[in-house]
Amino acid sequence: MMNRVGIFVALWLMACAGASAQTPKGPASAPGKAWSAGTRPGIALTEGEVERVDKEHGEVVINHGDLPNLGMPAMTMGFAVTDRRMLGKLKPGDKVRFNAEVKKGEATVTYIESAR
Ligand SMILES: [Cu+2]
Repeated sequence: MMNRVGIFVALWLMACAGASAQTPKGPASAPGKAWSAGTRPGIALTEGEVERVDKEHGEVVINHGDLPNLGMPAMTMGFAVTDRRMLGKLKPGDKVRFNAEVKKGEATVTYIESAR
């Protein structure tokens, strides 16, 4: 039973990897163009909208959808970031897709990309 589930997950991850390989990679910060920052995880990304960017404290507030890997329902909350340079790309109202993990006890954005 466990083996069957394991194989299913492996196939699903391969499908995801194939889909992401087709994502065009444009210049990182060209205005109006897609961009991404951080390390893309091997799991589905979560949709969100940026509410606030706090460069001084290295925090971004995101109105986010379900984050299954954190066991979190949709809500608006602040996240730390793995790299503060991510914040330079973000502004309130931006639609994004991202991944978050708990690092040093804090919900932290490890990957984020524009959803336009
Ligand atoms: Cu949350």
